[in-house]
Amino acid sequence: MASPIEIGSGDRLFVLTGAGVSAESGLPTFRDSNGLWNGYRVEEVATPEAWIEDAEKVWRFYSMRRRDALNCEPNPAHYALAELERNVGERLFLCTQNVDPLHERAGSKRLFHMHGELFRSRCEAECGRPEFVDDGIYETAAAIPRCECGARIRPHIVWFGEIPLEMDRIYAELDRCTMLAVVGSSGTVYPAAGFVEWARRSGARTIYIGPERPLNAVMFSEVVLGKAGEVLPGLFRVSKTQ
Ligand code: BV8
Ligand code: ZN
Repeated sequence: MASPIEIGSGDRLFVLTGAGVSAESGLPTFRDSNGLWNGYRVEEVATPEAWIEDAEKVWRFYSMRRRDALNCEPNPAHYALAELERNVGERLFLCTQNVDPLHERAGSKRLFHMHGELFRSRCEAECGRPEFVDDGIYETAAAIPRCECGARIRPHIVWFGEIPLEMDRIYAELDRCTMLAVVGSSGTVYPAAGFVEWARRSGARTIYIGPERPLNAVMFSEVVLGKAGEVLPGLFRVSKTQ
């Protein structure tokens, strides 16, 4: 059992989660499916080029992901992070690379999806229409919805080669955190994989939690090896002196 991590009244926590936090809920990770997701190569389908070339294939991929996400439940790791938020409130910033809604379903509120969200869509032409909640399943070109402006509706997802959302806010939170915990991320994809270096530079304590050492393991002051659903419950001990 990992020794508990004390959270003092002056601590500000930045938690970054990756696909590993949803693994015990039954959602495949990118690595474990070695980039193959039910036959799709993620780098080939999660890109603006794929969208231009074959929007129908992209929507089939995300429709499958929507189905997968509807058929699974949050696991103890998601619940532990929602509990942590109840204990430390606005001193926690939970940033996820995941597009699934499991953190929300476990009760997390102070949550940000830096790579977008599976159940939101937007206009491909950025005509000004804001992104919107959408749980549609679109598996043919004819089924792809149109915006009032005539352009096609696309997933509100950050693809490879696109800029993650609200990076300024993320870097501001990294600057002021005293502790960065990364849960279930292989450290393959940037800029998320570089957050640990950013946090170290501002003097934060950096902890990795997952069953295997990530590619950027050397950047962490501590590595807690284990499954998130087993390690996270009880890992953080919030000091009562507020
Ligand atoms: C950007 C949404 C500039 C999509 C995602 C060449 C050409 C073009 C770009 C690049 C290039 N070379 C590098 C780049 C940059 C590129 C990149 O990093 N590519 C990689 C492949 C090298 N990055 C980008 O394009 C990003 N944009 O760089 O813009 C910029 C930068 C900064 C500032 C301004 C501008 C955009 C990247 C976003 C892509 N979209 N998601 C979708 O979901 O369909 S990324 C997607 O893959 C995920 O969101 C996540 O970020 C990433 C997968 O990583 P992980 O979450 O870590 O998952 P993984 O499977 O890898 O690891 C799982 C881990 O869990 C493992 O370590 C495992 O041990 C662990 N685990 C398993 N079980 C458990 C567990 N842990 C705990 N408990 C368990 N039970
Ligand atoms: Zn439009």
